[in-house]
Amino acid sequence: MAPTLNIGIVAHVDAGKTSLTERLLYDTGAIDRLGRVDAGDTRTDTGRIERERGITVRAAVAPFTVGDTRVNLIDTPGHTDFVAEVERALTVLDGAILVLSAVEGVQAHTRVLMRTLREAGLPTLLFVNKTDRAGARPDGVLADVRRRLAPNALPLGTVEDPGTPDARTVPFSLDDPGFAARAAEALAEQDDALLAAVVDGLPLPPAAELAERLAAQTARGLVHPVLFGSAITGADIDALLSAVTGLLPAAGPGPEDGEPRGTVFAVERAPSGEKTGYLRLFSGRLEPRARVAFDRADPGAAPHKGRITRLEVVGAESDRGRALTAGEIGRIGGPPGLRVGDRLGPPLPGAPTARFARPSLESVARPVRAADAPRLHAALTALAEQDPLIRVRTVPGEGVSVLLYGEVQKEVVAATLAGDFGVEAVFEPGRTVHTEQVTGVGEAVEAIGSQPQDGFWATVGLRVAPAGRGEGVRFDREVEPGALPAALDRAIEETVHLTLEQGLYGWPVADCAVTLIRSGFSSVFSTAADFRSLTPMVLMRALHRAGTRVHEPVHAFEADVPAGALGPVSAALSRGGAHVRDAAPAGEEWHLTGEVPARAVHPLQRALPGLTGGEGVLLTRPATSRPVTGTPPRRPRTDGNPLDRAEYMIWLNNAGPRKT
Ligand SMILES: Nc1nc2c(ncn2[C@@H]2O[C@H](COP(=O)(O)OP(=O)(O)OP(=O)(O)O)[C@@H](O)[C@H]2O)c(=O)[nH]1
Ligand SMILES: [Mg+2]
Repeated sequence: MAPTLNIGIVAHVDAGKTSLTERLLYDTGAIDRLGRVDAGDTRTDTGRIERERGITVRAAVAPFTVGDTRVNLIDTPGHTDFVAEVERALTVLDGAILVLSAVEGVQAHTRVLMRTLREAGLPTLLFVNKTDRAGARPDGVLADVRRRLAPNALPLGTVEDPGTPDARTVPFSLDDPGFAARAAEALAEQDDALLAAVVDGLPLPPAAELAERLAAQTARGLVHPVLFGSAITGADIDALLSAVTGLLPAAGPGPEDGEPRGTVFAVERAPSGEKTGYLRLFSGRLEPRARVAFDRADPGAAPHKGRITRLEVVGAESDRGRALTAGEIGRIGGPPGLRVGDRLGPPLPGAPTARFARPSLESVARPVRAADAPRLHAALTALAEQDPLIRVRTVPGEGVSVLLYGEVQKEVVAATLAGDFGVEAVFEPGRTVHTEQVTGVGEAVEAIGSQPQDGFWATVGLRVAPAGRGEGVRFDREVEPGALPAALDRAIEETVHLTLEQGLYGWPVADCAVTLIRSGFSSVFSTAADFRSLTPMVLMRALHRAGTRVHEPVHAFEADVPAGALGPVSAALSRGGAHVRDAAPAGEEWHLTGEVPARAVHPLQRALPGLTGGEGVLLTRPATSRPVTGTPPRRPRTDGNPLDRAEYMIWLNNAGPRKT
């Protein structure tokens, strides 16, 4: 079978990812009409909002073939509000094309993406697009790339007539001694034999061998070839295609034996509600009509089972009824609970995992027409159901609140509600989502027979203790394995995770070690519902004894500012509550690192251009949290109040615990 390459196209907003995807599809004959973003008729921007606004919101897969290589391109969104969509696409890629604009050059978001690609160890080509546009400055952008993005960038050509419709790249050849020397120098850093040759001025290996070493280091993400071109005029797309097939490592055909392992990285929902998932298979085979069990991305959640009823191999749609093999992407349907992040089989060792940064904004959605409240609730629940990055909470007396990354995502959710579900909604200004950290150790037990009249057929004893930062909620058992039937044991574990989404102050408990210290059941009367109902009361009592402290989210930041702007920028950082750890001169700039509260990130981003004459860059990423000073903010609970038995029992009788 032909080797398959799964390649992501990533970049800052408007760099030309979708236009480039369209161009690659057209030039390789996968489509016979070239669509345009500005006309709203490209192959990968298919959502109504995407077509109307010309921005990409969801990752989309587009297959084509070059020579005997099948390529699955994944076009991703560029707006920072959708960076989580990019992160999860990264988990299924063999390589990436990081696109820059020859006019705008290296943007702050380009650097964030480059760092993420490097951490994921993904082979990455750099493509400097828009060489045709007025103001294109490929040489300046290349210098910028070396200085601020990737010192080990190796240009494979030089652009003539930049900034005109005739802009064309003259490719370099490894047969040319000048380019061979530059390539050897770029590769020498990771290659001792080459380093010796370069330093001592010895003869370099022949062109073919240099080309092999270039491909090998590109495949390991150690060096980044740079190409230039234009998605709009189509200039130099052939060189990009040769680099894709010649320098990026193809995935397959991978190991076909053993159980299938794969990840669902996108889910589409038809107006009928039917779901289609995109599954990248890493190893094994997936037969049409196979029975499968998917593991959820959420900790503690039960696997969901189902039968595959639809299976199309992306790029081989005409080959109906064939199995999906390792390295390929399949479009699957059948299991009703299909969600992004679902996993088939255990993860491959060393496979990149998405570290979904939690959204740190929460905003209450209100229906424009009061009568629409139930439909709004149903629509938001449906959205959250297919996408784990959208989280909703029903707050009694307040409405439904949604966790969000930013304002553009808010607009997109509102437009999706109106367009796909026919519900008009407005969002209130967002508030920062806090977390709670456990400060001590607490235990609580409730046993069958020792309870009041309203007792449950369940014995549950839990201990709550602090856990290491970033460990999340851990669940362990001190009771003998097998002491409880598996269904009851799982009911406790799932309920522990659900309950800790709201700690003593109503915020999620970030890190916590929960231990089951006692358990018991009646083989005649006990049901999972008894355990689901009782566990929150025991757990919250233990948590109350342990105590928690409210933390606010903090981002790690890196800032590059011109020397002249150091004073005003430092002052703005400290007003925002930032803590500068290190400040060091780097050329004409200063490089600052430290932490900044999440709430201060957007105001600082807005102020920076004014403070630095447009030269400053502020990179941030969610990193940690720190205790709030003063009165901790509270968030209303949604699950009754398990600390108040009477109130909780009333809630239980009316609404009941959420079932998973
Ligand atoms: N002149 C010129 N314009 C380009 C080129 N590539 C893209 N554009 C234009 O740049 C704008 C953005 O292009 P898109 O392809 O939507 O960019 P994108 O990176 O997919 O944008 P997002 O998905 O929203 O992040 C459109 O108006 C394109 O016509 C190019 O090579 N030359
Ligand atoms: Mg796009």
